[in-house]
Formats: sequence, C-alpha cells, structure tokens
Amino acid sequence: MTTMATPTLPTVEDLRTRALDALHAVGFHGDLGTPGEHGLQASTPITGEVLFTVPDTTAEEAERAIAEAARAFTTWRTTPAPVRGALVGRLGELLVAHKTDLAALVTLEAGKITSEALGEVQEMIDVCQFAVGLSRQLYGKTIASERPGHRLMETWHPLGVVGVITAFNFPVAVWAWNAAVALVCGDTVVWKPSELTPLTALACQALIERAARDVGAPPEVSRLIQGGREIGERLVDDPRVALLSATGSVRMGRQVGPRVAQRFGKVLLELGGNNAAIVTPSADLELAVRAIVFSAAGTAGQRCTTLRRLIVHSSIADDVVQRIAAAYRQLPVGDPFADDTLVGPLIHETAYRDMVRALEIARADGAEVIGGERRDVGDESAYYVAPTVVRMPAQTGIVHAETFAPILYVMTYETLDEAIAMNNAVPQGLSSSIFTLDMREAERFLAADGSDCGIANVNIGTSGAEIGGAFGGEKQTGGGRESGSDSWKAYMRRSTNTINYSTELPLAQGVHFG
Ligand code: UN1
Repeated sequence: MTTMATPTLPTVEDLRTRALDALHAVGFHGDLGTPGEHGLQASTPITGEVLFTVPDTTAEEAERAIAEAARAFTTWRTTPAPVRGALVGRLGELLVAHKTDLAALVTLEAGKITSEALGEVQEMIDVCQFAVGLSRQLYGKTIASERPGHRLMETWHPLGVVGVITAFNFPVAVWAWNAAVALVCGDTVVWKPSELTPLTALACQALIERAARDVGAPPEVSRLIQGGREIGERLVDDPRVALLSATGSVRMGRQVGPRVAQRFGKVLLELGGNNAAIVTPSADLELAVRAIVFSAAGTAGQRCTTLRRLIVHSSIADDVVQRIAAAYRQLPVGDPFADDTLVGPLIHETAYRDMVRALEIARADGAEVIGGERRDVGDESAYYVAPTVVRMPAQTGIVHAETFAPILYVMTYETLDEAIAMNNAVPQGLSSSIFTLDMREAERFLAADGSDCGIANVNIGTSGAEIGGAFGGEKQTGGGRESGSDSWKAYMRRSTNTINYSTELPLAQGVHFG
C-alpha cells in the first residue's frame, strides 16, 4: 500500500448504477443479464468485477446485420452526400448532449480517467464535424486529356459495407473515426467492438439509431454485432464487406490482412505501435518532461500511441530520468472516476502479467527499473500499477516489443543519426517525436531519411493526435490511415472517366486502328 493509492474503490453496485444511468440517458433500453449468465461478461477494470451480461450476437444475427447493411447500401449510396452528412451531424449533436454519459461508460469499461474519457468523446464529436464538412467536399480531379475534345476526370463512389473491428483502449473514438467518414462517403457500417467494452458499444448504437430516426435515415446504415473472435471473422470473410477496418494487435493484423486480401477485399489496418521520442541537448526539458509523462503514463500506457521508448542524448540522460522519475512519484494512481487520479487501472490480469514479464526480461538484460510496482487499492482482481522508467543498457530484446502497460524504456545516444536509427529500429511504425530547439535537428527528423513513422512530431509527445490529420502508421502498424486529411479515400472507390465531346474518335497514344 502506498500513500498515492486511492484508499477505496467504488462498490460494484455504484458502478452498475452509473452504467445503467448512462445507458438509459443515451436511450438504450434493451435487456442486460446478470453476471454469469450466458453472453459477454461486461466487466470493469476499476474493480475487476462483472457488471452485466450482454447478449452476444449469434451467427444468424450477424448474417442478418451484414445483409441489412448491404441492403441499406443500395439506397444510401445514392442519397446525396450532404444529406448523409446530416445523419453524422445529428450524431455529433447527440454526442455533445451525452458527452458525460458516454465518457462514464468509457471510464467504466476501459478504466480511463474522466478527463481522458471526455477527450475520447470529444474526438468523436470532432470527427463528426469534420465528416459533415467532408460531405460537401468529396472532390475528384479533372485531368488534362491528351486528346482534343475530351475530358478526363475522377469520380469517387461509395464502396459498400465497411466492417469495423475496434480495440478496448479507444472503445468509442475509433468507431466514430470509421463510421462518421464511411457514412458520409455513402458506405454502411457493421461494427464489432472489443468484447471488453460491450456497454459503450450499446450506447453508441443507441445514439446512431436515434440520430437516424431524427433525420429520417435508415437505421440499418449502422449495425452492431457483439462477441468474440468468431463474430469478427464473419466480417473478415464475408464478400459483402468491401472494406475491413481493423484496430488491434500485429498478430490479429497478420491473420486478418491476408484473409481479406484472399477475397480481394480492402483492408485498413491500425496495429501495434512502439513509439519513441528523441530528447536532444537543446530541448526545453521542462516542456519535454511534461509531454513525456503524459504520453508514457497517460491512459496507463494503453494507447497505441503511448510513448514506450525514450532516446536521450547521453549528456542529459541522468537529468531527464530523474525528472521523469520525480514526476512519476507524484502521479496519483487509482479510481479513474476520482477527480485527482491521473493513472487508472490496467485493463485486466493478463495486461498486468505481460507488464511483470516485460520488466523481468528487461532486468535480466541489465536494466535499472524505477517504479512499476503494483498498487494495492483494496481489490485483488483490479490491477493498478505505478508507471515505470526502465533504463536500458542498449535498445535490445524486449524494447522491440509493444507491451500495453506504462513502461518507458530509456536509452542514450551520441549522434542524431544514431538516435534516428534507433527510432526506426523497431518493427512498428506508428508515432514518434523529437524534443529540440534546433531547427536543423527538427527538420532532419521529419525528412525522408528521418523518422519512418506515420506520425512524426516536434516538441509534443507521441500521443494525443488531432482528428484533422490522417492517423496511422507504417511497417507492422499496418499502413492504414483513418480520420482526417484525405483518409476518406480509403472508404470510396475511384472511377476514372474519359468523356469525348467531339465528333472524332482519336485513340490515345497515337494509335490508328482501321
Ligand atoms: C489508439 O490508441 O488506438 O493520438 C488511438 C491519440 C488518440 C488516438 C489513439 N487521438 O493518442
């Protein structure tokens, strides 16, 4: 027991009441079973207890959901895009009205502290607003034709049913990134959320159905299927699912990617990250440490974008480590609903075991481990840990793996080339940062021979991206891009059109035929 731990956790009755209040507020009035009944066990990492049982989707129901979405697509694709935007606009309004309800469910099921849970719902609102604007900006290009009296252009059309598989750690935002953009693009959506977060999924489904009713859109444009791997596999293998957007582990992506490719479906993969920040001697250390602590310890280290590796110039390494360790000692760990908590629980026992194992391997490799102990908060089935700084003699072994826990490995470098090489020397390629006040170093990091990641930042951490940019990463992260910029193109098909408005029939490339 430490002084920083929350002395008492809420009771399971408290948590059930919170969940029901939030679900009823968003308009969910379905049945929930009691713990232990057949179905998905909706548990909370706050106490490790099961709150309710959520019916899982049967094979027939999943088939019906995909069929309904496929049928709805036949009318949705020709509904004018700005009219489709109205549905997403209404969803955004409902999210504004129910921000705290949905955030409470995110805290309950994912264990996020309230501020981060609210931030996640804000991310949904942001992407809805972005998508509404996008609904009037699905532009194609007009291209100069080589033939007289001809026009060459590109038209973007809806793709079909988009299957969305999401992870526990962003249980609502990642659905919204996909659904908001897919829906304005004229696609319909079938969502398979993590089996760890079924209640937040029910709440989102209630909101999108309400939004559809309010604007007169067919509710079948967005369907929810809940269950384990077998239910997700239906989206993977069903030829009616034109695009499968899947967020999860590299292992999952390795299986899903080839299976969808086998049937010539499209995939959008958001897999693991192993994100690094370089801290150079010119860095504003006060700012850098604040950014590092949020990126490494926030969400208890359970974001894809979590900072996992710190590559510090040897001349400042001791100072940086001391500052981070001092900040970590001040971080309140405990009940994520409590106002002062900054680090909530790990999602489950397996996550805790993975963390313990990673630290054992690091120690065996000669690491110095600062922090990282389990915090006793009075409930043995909940897993609260102190964030840890792990000084590694070199970037070896376990540092190459993504462990979903608040572990920050620290390595030193001498030259910027070496630091960039270390940044890039892992199999994953999601996010990266450099802390420097030297513009040459910053530009070098962002250049073609700099960071190889999908996200490369200067003087901010690796996590907490805005929705306006395209989100995703390279290498084993899977190559997908979601949310802002021109990510919408992944949700549409491109048609190249050549129009001859002349009375002649010139052939391209100067070919004469008869
Ligand atoms: C994720 O961890 O799967 O950049 C998504 C961030 C958030 C999204 C993270 N906006 O940290």
